[in-house]
Order: sequence, then C-alpha cells, then structure tokens
Amino acid sequence: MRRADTPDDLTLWYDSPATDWETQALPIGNGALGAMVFGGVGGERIQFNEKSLWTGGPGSDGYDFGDWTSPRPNAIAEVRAEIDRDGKVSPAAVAARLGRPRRGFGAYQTFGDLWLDMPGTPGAATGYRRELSLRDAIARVGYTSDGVTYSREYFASHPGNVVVGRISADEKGKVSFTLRTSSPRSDRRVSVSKGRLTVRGALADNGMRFESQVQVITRGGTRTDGTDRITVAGADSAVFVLSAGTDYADVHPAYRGADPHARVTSAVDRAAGKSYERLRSDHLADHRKLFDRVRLDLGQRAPAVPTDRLRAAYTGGASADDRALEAMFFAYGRYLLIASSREGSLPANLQGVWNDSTNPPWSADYHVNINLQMNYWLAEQTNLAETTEPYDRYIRSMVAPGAKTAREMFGARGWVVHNETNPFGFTGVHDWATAFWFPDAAAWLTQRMYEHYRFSGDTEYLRETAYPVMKGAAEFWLDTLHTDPRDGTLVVSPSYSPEQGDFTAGASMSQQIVFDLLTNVLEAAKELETDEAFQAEVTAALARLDPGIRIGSWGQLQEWKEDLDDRGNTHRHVSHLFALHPGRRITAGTPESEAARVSLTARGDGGTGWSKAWKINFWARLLDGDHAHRMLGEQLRGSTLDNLWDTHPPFQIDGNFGATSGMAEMLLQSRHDTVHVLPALPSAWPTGSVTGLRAWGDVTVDVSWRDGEADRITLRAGRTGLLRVRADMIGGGYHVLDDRGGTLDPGRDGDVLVIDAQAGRSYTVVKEITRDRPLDEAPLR
Ligand code: FUC
Repeated sequence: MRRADTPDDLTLWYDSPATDWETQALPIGNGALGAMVFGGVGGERIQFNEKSLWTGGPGSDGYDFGDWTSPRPNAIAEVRAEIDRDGKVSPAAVAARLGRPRRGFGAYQTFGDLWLDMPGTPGAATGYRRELSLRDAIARVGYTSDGVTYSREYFASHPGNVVVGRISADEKGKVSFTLRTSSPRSDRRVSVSKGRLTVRGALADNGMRFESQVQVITRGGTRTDGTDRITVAGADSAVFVLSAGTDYADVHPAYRGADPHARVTSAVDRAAGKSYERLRSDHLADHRKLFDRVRLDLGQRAPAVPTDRLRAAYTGGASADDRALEAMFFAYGRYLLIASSREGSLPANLQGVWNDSTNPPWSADYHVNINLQMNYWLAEQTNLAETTEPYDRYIRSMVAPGAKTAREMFGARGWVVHNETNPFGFTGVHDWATAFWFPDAAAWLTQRMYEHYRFSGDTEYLRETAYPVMKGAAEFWLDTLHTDPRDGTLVVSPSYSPEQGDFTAGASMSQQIVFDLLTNVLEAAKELETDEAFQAEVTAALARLDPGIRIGSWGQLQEWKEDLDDRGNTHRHVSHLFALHPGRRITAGTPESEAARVSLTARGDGGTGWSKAWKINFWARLLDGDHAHRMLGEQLRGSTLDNLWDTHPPFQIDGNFGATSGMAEMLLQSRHDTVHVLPALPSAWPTGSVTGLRAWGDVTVDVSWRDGEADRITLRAGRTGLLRVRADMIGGGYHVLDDRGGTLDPGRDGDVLVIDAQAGRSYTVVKEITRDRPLDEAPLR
C-alpha cells in the first residue's frame, strides 16, 4: 500500500486494527449504505447500515406524529398571556401545558455486522496498516503473516448501491475465510444459496421490512454454502458485494413503499456481474467527480506517523504537521458528506449514516434546532451541491405532516416542525422541558434551500423546489406572530432560546430566524414576480417585526428581549448570534458585530464538538482568523476522536461538517453580494492555496496566498452580471486578466473590484510584485 508520506496525502492510517467502533473503525458510505471497517487480522468485522432502517412511526405502538391527540384550543394562547403578564414561564410549566409524552418516535437501527472469520490462529502480523483514502473513498487493510502479504479493500459504490470488498494475497491459494452476519435483532431470517447470503425480516416494532444480500465471488479455491454462512477455502482472491434496503418511503402518512427484495436483488446481481476493477473504477469516477473539485493546500506536510498519533501530537500551532491534520479534517468533512448524503436516500442524520446500535444517542435522529442544518453548512461552499438532494427531499416531505401540526396546534396556515424529527413526519412535540419547543425550526430549515438558489442562481429550482416550502414556513409565522404588549412589535411567543433559560416572548434567535425567513421569501417572491398579496403581507410583518438584535448592559448581544444575559454563562448554544452565522444580518465592523464578539468571548472557547465548530464559523464571520483557528484547535484537541470523527461526546457528525464549513468561511465568504476572498486567514496559514470553493451568484473561486495575502484569485463566472470581489490585495497593485489572455480594467471601490462578468468566462486577479520583494520569490503558480 501507498505510504502516507506525500505532502498532500489525504489518507487516514493506523498501524493496528480497530477494536472500538466509535473511536477507531473507519467509515465508508454511499449515502444510503454505510459501513465501518475494523481491519482485524484473525477476522474482519464490517458493521453496516441502511439509512432508512428505523423503528417507530406508523406501525409502532401509539405513533401520532407528535401531534396533540385531542384539541387544546387555548393552550398556546394561555401560555402567551402568562408570558405577557409575567415576562417568563418556566420550561417545565410550558412542557406540562404544551408537551406530550413521546410515543413511537423510534430510532435509527444498525442493520448488522458482516464477519470474515479467518481459519487457524494467525501468525504474528508484520507491516500492519489500515487506512481510509479520502481521495479514493476506499478503506484498505494490509499485513504480512507467515510470509504471505494479505490485502483487503472496501468501498461503498453510489452508482452500484453496493458495498464491495476484496480479499487478496500475494500468493495463490491463500485466501480462506468464512463469511457470516450477525445482528442484535431476532426478527430476521438468514438463508444461503449459490454463494449468496440473504437476511430478511420485519422489524418487530413497526413491521418495516428489510433485506440484505451479500454475494461472494471467488477466484480459485472453493466456495461452500452453509446454512447461515459461506466458506471460502484456498482461493487466490475473493470479492463480496452487499446491498440492503427496506420498504420505507418518505410519503406521509403511511411511510411504506415497495418491498426491498427486488431492488436489493438487482443491485447485487448487477454488481456481481461486473468485474471488481469495473466496480472500483465506476466508484472512483463517481467519488472523484465530487471530491476533487476542491483542493486545499495549507502548506501542510503529513509526517510518517499514523493519524491517531498525528492527532495526539497536534498542538493547534502553525507547524506543517498541525496543518496536515487541519487539511485532512477539512477534506474529511467533505468526504463524510459525500459518503452519507447522496440522492435517493434520507439526509445525513446525527451520525451521518453510521450507527452500530439499536438505541443510539438521541436516536441518531434529525435534530433541527441546529444539528441537521449544520450538517449541510459546508455543502454549497465546498462545491458539493449535489449532496443536498436528500435534504431538500426530506424537508419537502415534512410539509404535509407539518401542515397538519400547524393547523391542529396553532390554527395556522403553512407548516411547522419542532425540536427534532424522524423519517416518519414527526413534526409535533414531546415533553422534555428544555428541548421540545422550537417551532422556529421549519423557518431555519428553509434557509439552506434559499441559499442553494443564491449559490447556483437556479431560478427554476427557486420556483419549483425552494419557494413553495419557504412560503409555507412564512405563512405559519404570518399567522402565529404575536403583538408584544410591551412595544407593539411582532414577536414569537412562546419563544425559547435553545436549550436554556425560561420561555419568554421574542427571544433573539426566534426573531432573527423569522426575520431571515421573511427577508428571504420576500426576495424570492420578487425574483419570481409572484404572489403580490403575499409580498404585501410579508412586507407589513417585516415592518413590525421585533428585530431580535439588541445590545445589552455589558456590551453584549442580548439573548433575550429583556437584558437577562449572565456574563458567566458558557452554554454550548450561542443562539442569539444566528444573525451573524448562519444568518447574514449582522456584518463585521458594525456595533452589532462588536456586541456579538463580546457575547462570544464571554461564552468562551469550550463547548461540545458541534458548539466549537459553530464558533469557528462565528469567528470567521467576525473576520477574526486567529480566533477561528483557535477554535479549530480546540475542536481537534478536545472534541475529535482517533478516526477523526467529531465527538459531542459521544460521536456526533455535525461537528465534522460544521468545522469544514468554518474553515471554508475563513477562506471565502459571499453572503453580502460580494465575494470576499480570504476574509479570515489565520497567521497559522501564511502560505497556501485553495481551488473550487463556491460563492453566491454561481461563482467558483481559486485563490493562492503568500505572507498572509492573496497573490492570485481566479473567479469562474457561471452567470453574466456584475461580480464584486473583495480582497486585501485589491487595495494595492494588481492586474486583471481574462481567460483569453486579455487585460481588463474593472472598476474599483476601495478593496472591492467590480467585474462585468460573462457566463462561462474566468477572471484572474494577480497581485503585482512590488520592488521590495525579490523576483525569485514571486509565486510560480
Ligand atoms: C441539540 C444539542 C445537544 C445535542 C443534540 C443532539 O439539542 O443541544 O447538545 O447535540 O442536539
């Protein structure tokens, strides 16, 4: 196997087998299927998942979508009135009135494990290595035992919808193993025929049908079917292909579709009919098409030490080794999103697609008071827009149940969802007092869809996909906003700043989210030239909406409408800074951004994994690259496992995605109609380059920098129109070239260039070398 010693190597590698699923095993996935590779010597364990295998929902005892089972006509109004009167109500009191016990919510399930038991007692293994190549999306295991070198390779093919493995040796006839499966469930049946092992059953909890098939193909040697296992003896090499599915469908209210048998059979048949090389090259082409779009060079140098030791030795400083881990972590976020979110399946959940349990933390569900949103922050910026198809599909599938919840609980139009949800349209509530009420979620969830439009400029997408969902989320708030008797503004009430304090009216986050939605939907309606009456309604509401941005007594941004903030509060949620990130209302250099800085400083640099990741994004939006980098360091040192998974603790994938987003925000921002290049470059990354980042307005950006300043920026315009570019270098000497070799002289406003861009053309801004820098130091890129 290749050693990880090339400067830009993006391979996680280890010199001993994994013994722990959460911290050591290595993930592969194709969106729908996920697998965790252990790489044992005497035997291999591959734990696997199919994203839709969930308990709960229809068929499960007492499932009712979280909706109230009988009308509570005045319940919300009463809580509101109490808040109007007393200023606040305790979470427990609100949960007692508005909550209800959670029934049939369910949990994401492990599908099971695939085992390869090697015969005999393995001799001492030498040269052991297991690795995960992010560039290839292939996990490998290799070692030498009794003079024979064994190699295994595993990948999850999106085009084939199969997990593929190959076991080989450098001597003929040396591949022997018994393949079997196990699962924590008894509701399954195993059968074997002609080298194919089939597991089939129905979840006892909800009757969901599931099936997996694995076909073993050998070269040389023998293959013998057992009753529940397949034995390979004396082969030169062996390949297995595995697929799995369920009869889940994302259609309200039954959430069931076709039996998985035909789909799984045809995926395995098709894959088994192809050569291993062909399966592998199809997989590589599919993965690289996405992965290779972005390359980040931070001046890293991966030392020849395993990734767990690289992480343990990480200091958060500015060494080439530290930067190697950071560049890997950036790439890993992109890798994990490609592996856990592809079209045709559910979006990445709290653990992406990987779960080894029947009772995972938080059900490995879709928490929507930040977590699901965070999973997708990186998608557009790091050029993986295709991975958002499952997200959009999922949000759209919530509209029907969410409309019922809006109608029945709030008597409102539109749709709503609360704190967390499952694949079965759980849009109502439960009764965990500090984390059950968050009707703001639907509005927040639509933000990403609007941003897809802003990144792509795809008006058709806006009209057909995003706008109807945004409009529904907005209608809910137009009907639900409450006139605050304190000042006549429109506020969310009851409102709850996740996941702390009392219920009040108009908590900052609620107001900022509703502002964000109403602003976005108004822009969208204008762009689409549609719904004039609705536009008028939104405009009127915006005029009266409490902005949710207030500077408090100690210079902080207030978390609540009243100045209640405690300087000593280090809670992981920093909800009141939504308007800074992922919102866009607070911009750097304003009094509000200074207040945000005061709040963020008081909150401190601690927190759970995702909280640190969010803070990278905040500091980047405050244009403080060094503090953003410090947070990245905090995350890598304190909230990252040996397999580089983020830990809350426990493992929770949002922090991986949020960190990659934060690093992208350090390199490029574009939420204010200006492409801001290197807005928050830390001093730890003095020299480097990045290619393929995306900006609003369908622009793809490459930039190289030196001594902390860009020296070359290339912008590829997907659309015709004015392109505003901001970079420090524009304040000095530069020239602009187009892709036909012509020199341009675009208008300039301070450090902003205004390029009259044509679709399909690219523009390069080159820093002029000043005399104080010798020519031989000029970058040759
Ligand atoms: C949110 C967070 C928790 C956890 C959970 C899955 O509710 O407050 O920290 O991440 O989601």
